[in-house]
Amino acid sequence: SPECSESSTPELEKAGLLNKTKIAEGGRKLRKNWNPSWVVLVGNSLVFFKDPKSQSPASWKPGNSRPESSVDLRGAKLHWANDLSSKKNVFRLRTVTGNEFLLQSETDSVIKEWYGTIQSVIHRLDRD
Ligand code: I3S
Repeated sequence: SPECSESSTPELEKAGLLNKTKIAEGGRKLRKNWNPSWVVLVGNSLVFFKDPKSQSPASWKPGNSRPESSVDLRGAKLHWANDLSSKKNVFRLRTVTGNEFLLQSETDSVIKEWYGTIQSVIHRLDRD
């Protein structure tokens, strides 16, 4: 039931490494700064962690991996955005609060899966 799913632990949908840059904060344009990011889709949120490869072994201990930031997908918009970058396989995610991110992978299948999974979560939340 909806009551049940709301009170249970959020479901881990997907996790993996993508290239990420934030391009707007509250509707205000930001300068691009691409970095690898460990991206986790859990419940209604997309959560960003530092690239695990750039972390010390200590940072792997449970509880030590503090997210860099997280995005509420309710009301968010997702669009392919190859016009916004010279890189291939880029999509743009815009939140209701006007934060915008570009996410990218060199691997076509990887970025397509992320696009589809995030879009399905956004659509599910639209129906709630
Ligand atoms: O859309 P832009 O401004 O051409 O994006 C590029 C620049 O942000 C560049 O940084 P600087 O102008 O600060 O040197 C980045 O290094 C590039 O990666 C950005 O372009 P791409 O096409 O990679 O998204």
